[in-house]
Amino acid sequence: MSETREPELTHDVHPDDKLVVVKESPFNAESAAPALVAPLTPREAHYIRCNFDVPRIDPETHRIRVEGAVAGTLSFSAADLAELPQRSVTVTLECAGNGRTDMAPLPAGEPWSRGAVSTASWTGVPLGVLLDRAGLRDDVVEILATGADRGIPSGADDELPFARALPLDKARDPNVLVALEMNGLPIPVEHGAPARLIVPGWYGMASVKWVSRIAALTEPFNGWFQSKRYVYERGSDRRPVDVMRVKSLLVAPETGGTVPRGRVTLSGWAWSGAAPIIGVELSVDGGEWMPATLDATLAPHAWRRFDLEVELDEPGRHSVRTRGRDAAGRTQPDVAPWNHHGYGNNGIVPTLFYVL
Ligand SMILES: Nc1nc2c(c(=O)[nH]1)N[C@H]1C(S)=C(S)[C@@H](COP(=O)(O)O)O[C@H]1N2
Ligand SMILES: [Mo]
Repeated sequence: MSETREPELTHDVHPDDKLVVVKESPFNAESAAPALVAPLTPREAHYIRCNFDVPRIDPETHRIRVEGAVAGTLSFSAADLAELPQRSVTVTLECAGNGRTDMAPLPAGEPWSRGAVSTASWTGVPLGVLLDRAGLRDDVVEILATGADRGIPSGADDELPFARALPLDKARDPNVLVALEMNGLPIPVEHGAPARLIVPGWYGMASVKWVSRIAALTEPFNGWFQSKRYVYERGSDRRPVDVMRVKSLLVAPETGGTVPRGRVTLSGWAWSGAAPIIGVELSVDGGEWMPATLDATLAPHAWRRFDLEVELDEPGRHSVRTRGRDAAGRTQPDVAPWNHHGYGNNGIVPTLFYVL
């Protein structure tokens, strides 16, 4: 891989109303509340989660290798991938650490508030197409994706790349993509240009950015981001983080915002990695749960819009709680189980705003 070209980092010019910076280096930012009102998050407002600095990749010479327990090793440029059959999937991606700052006691890790979730349309080649071309051996159990970024994670001794494995059946899901485009345009560098994995329904860590190697494994992968991070760890209990838990987010009125008294429409999004959202309920100022109206589903792996009109005549601070429910019968708990790294917080949280 050549390392000649400087990445064109665009985060310097992200206006404040699109991204809220959580860490400058490596760059981590959540979507600003106003950017989450739209069904598709604009490319420049989609949250960004980087464990290491953005790698320097020349998109012309970058290769994506498919190797390991395969009949024949393959190597593709991004241009080669663009020649293969393309598919577009609209996906809500949430960082497993989203909502960590609502957990008590506060776990270690990036202090994400509630905006490490966004929705985009991704276009690329189904991963299964590449696996079929390479020809998987019968004893393959997982598919490992490795990014071109590397570094020494806090707590580790040695430099290592970002790498995550998927069970074979998930890797073969036709909606799992090696994506080249985001919202119809080339993927921005921070989001994994020229090619990244998109794993609908799973927390973001599975969607490996800047993918450079796809390897068929005959033994489960045990690397840093599979066994030391992105695991629900509590005492001696350790379970890998995978499917997104059912969750909801009020986006209007905005947290801390103001609205005139009278009729107020409470709106937001609900999503779940396991199954479609079939219900959202809201509770205003600790009152009884009321069912919201749901919009038509955007896409199977995208968030679903909810609205509820209420009468708010009392000036002052008001609090709204939202609770989603999916077709698998899952709903949000009052408090999500605490875990050492603060992942998967889908507990019911109040959103506060002011009536004038
Ligand atoms: N190569 C690489 N891929 C990665 C990461 C990373 O640090 N390096 N972070 C993961 C995590 S934790 C998340 S939540 C998503 C975020 O994708 P985004 O920055 O495009 O929103 O990328 C995932 N893919
Ligand atoms: Mo993440």
